[in-house]
Amino acid sequence: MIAQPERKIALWHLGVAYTAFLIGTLMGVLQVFIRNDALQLPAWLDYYQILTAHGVLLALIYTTFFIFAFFITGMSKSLGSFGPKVRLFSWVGLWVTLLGTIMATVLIIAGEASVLYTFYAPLKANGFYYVGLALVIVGTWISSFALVGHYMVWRRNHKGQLSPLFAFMTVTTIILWIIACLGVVATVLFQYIPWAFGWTDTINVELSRSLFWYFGHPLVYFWLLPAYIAWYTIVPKLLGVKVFSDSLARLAFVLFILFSIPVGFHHQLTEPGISNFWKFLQVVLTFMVIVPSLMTAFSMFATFEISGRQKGGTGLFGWFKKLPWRDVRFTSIFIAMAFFIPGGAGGIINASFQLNEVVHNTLWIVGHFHITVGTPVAMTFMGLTFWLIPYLTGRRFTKRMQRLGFVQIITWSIGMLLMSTAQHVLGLMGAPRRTAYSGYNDHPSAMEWFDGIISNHVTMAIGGTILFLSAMILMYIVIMTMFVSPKAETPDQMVEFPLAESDMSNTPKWLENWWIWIGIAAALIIIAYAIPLTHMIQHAPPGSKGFITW
Ligand code: HEM
Ligand SMILES: [Cu+2]
Repeated sequence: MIAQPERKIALWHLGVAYTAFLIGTLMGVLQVFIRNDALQLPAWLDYYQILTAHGVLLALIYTTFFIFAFFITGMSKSLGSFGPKVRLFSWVGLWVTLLGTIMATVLIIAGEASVLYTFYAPLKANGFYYVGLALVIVGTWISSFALVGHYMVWRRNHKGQLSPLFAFMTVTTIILWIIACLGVVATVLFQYIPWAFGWTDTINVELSRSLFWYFGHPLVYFWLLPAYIAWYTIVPKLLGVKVFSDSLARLAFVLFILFSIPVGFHHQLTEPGISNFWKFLQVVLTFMVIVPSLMTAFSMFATFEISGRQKGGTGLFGWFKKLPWRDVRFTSIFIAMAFFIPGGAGGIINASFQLNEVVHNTLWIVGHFHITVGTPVAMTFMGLTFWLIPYLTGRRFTKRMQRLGFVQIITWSIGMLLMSTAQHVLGLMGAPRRTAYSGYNDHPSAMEWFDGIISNHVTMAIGGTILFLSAMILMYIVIMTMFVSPKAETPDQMVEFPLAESDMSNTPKWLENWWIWIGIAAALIIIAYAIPLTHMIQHAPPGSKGFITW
């Protein structure tokens, strides 16, 4: 059991994460019904207000707070208790991030910031909204430095040793996050804030979007890597085996630092002002990420097979039946992984220079990120929640909760399957994303979209409703395990932190020489971005004044 102060810090993070989840999913179900013309908002509430809240609270806030809860617990578990400074900075990080979150949320609710979670210029929000976002980032940096400080103390006390796999992966994720944030910090501080407060009249839109996506793509890896940490370090323990290969796991992680940053242009393939050469280069770099992704898939299946065979599974697929399906901590993550197979394949389609033309800004994209961040990442976090909260509170995870956990993950899967398939299909037919209901004056082509069995209004409504019910079941489990469930008294009632053993005897030491990876990452970033960004600045267009469309 980790020390009480760290438990408290982690629980606070989880409390904020699930508050954001509650509001965010409520917005989600409203969106489904508004898009279907089954619900009309009162005059003081606008579709874009809700959509902004949904994107920000789920994709940015739920994920970030959950990730830090997981990191803080795991770092304390694998490297030992935090010192007083690390604790202090973890608290400061939490409060700064929370302050930024509250500022941003209040402004969204006040109708001052309906700019969606990508806050594209020239849409202009209240200046304090951007200040709020900046505080969120600064807060995460403070928390990150606290964890890195803890890691550095450990390294100093264990000269010449490789750090435990969990710590290594946490530090990798933090390095990725800090490098990624440089882009969004630059655009928020030097472009949006002066413009939103009226100190400058215009904004260089293309530059702001490019700096945003310099951050926006690695952002998705900031969500995904913590899920991968669970896949690599928790899942083997649930299966009763060791990590399949320690060095493979570490190599895959550092490759993510290299290939997830210099690729943001794949979100801007339809935009003018960037020449095809740079778009193409970044598309090629994007595809490199398939390498560590397949390494991860390979490790996972190897882990499953080894465990299944140890338990007596025979034949080509006999091991499959021997997996611990009755353990909701495992089954949740297995389903999360299964969703990532079509999710990842869809990502390859999105990033392809030509195919992107077909899917860009359609509902396909919405379908895509609900089966990447919305399920593989979110459901892995759900699977972690089932043991993380009871572990931190010292309460039991009762049989009843375990059963409810199954209901929750199965309903989430069904709801997501319905909703995201409908969105993929509608998108291919041409339905745009980010719109409230629009029948295009009942134009026959638009009406046809909704004729299919999968793509009709009813399927979407059922999918969205099931998802929301599932989210509420999760909230119930969260509240019970946080405040109500009986305290664990005997050892077999105690919930453990299931951290797998990893054999480091063959792992090369240079894998933990961070300067190599930071150096290569910097070189790739310069190659991919220096010239096109310089062009955008040197040949800047007149710039745009701000627009408030709501
Ligand atoms: C109750 C569950 C959920 C429902 C019913 C739901 C529904 C929706 C719908 C209908 C949209 C599309 C709106 C549009 O383009 O007009 C949307 C967008 C989005 N959703 Fe969800 N969603 C759910 C859960 C999640 C989760 C768990 C995440 C991430 C962790 C997420 C992230 C997003 C993001 C980032 C957008 C895009 C926002 C934008 O375009 O600015 N959603 N959601
Ligand atoms: Cu991307």
